[in-house]
Amino acid sequence: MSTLREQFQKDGYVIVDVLSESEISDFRTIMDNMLSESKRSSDSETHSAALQHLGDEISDFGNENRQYYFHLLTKPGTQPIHHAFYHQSVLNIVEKLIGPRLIVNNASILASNPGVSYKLGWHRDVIQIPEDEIEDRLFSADRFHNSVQINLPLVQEDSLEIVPGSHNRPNSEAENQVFAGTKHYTREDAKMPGAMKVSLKAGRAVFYNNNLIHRGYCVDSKVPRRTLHMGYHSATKPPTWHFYLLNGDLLTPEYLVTLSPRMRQMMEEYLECRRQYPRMEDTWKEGYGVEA
Ligand SMILES: O=C(O)CCC(=O)C(=O)O
Repeated sequence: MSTLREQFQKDGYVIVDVLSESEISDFRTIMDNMLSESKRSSDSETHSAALQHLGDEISDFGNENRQYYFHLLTKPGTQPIHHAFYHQSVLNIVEKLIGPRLIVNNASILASNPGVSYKLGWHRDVIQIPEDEIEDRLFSADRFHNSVQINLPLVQEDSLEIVPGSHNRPNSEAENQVFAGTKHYTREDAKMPGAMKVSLKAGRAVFYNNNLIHRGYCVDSKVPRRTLHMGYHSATKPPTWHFYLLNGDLLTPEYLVTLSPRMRQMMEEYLECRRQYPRMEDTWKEGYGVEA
């Protein structure tokens, strides 16, 4: 029987039940209170989701016929749900996967109303890296990828698709054909060999290495999407480019005093790490993080 960490290293993901029924219900109530559920768009446009990670305003939710991506740690008014990002069961699992002294670097909600279609091209999470600097050595079993990304739905979902095991190796010839010359996103609706749908019931989370080839894809969803989406790294090792997704400039002293003591401490640890590693563009260079 392999350990969770061995499974994570081999397949690039593990699926674990983390929330009780009452926690699912409590988080769902908090999230629904933050989002104005009654707003339904008459918009019939198709919207690209490729730059969704740049984030949306909560007050815009439902204006357009699309999925929304909210960054929570840098937005006033989101404090009622911040405890989701230091949920002990989640942190315990992430520690088993990558080690102690966790730093949160993404704490978001993926949300859409029923009827919405959401289509992202296949990708590894390397959008911050210029295409000509994305080298195969980044996707190798010898390189420790100091990042875990998590989808934790509060409503059953089938939106994430992955290619198991692809985090630890470069693209195969067949995958390269689907990427058709790009190292960022494939075209939407592209068929990827070896792909698997990650079906999650509410409260069950997928913990994944976001170097995996993956996409978000859901056509005419029958249910709302209400998913906590988060990322961590271990401060025992240098961070990856994912660490810079959180906009540290918004963590002003005036904002930090509005946070709970625990969240403020987590944000101070984030800022300390940012002082230690100020340059995202170093993180994919050859030799980065190798002890002298
Ligand atoms: O919607 C999803 O679950 C996928 C999100 C995703 O692809 C990403 O965050 O890079």
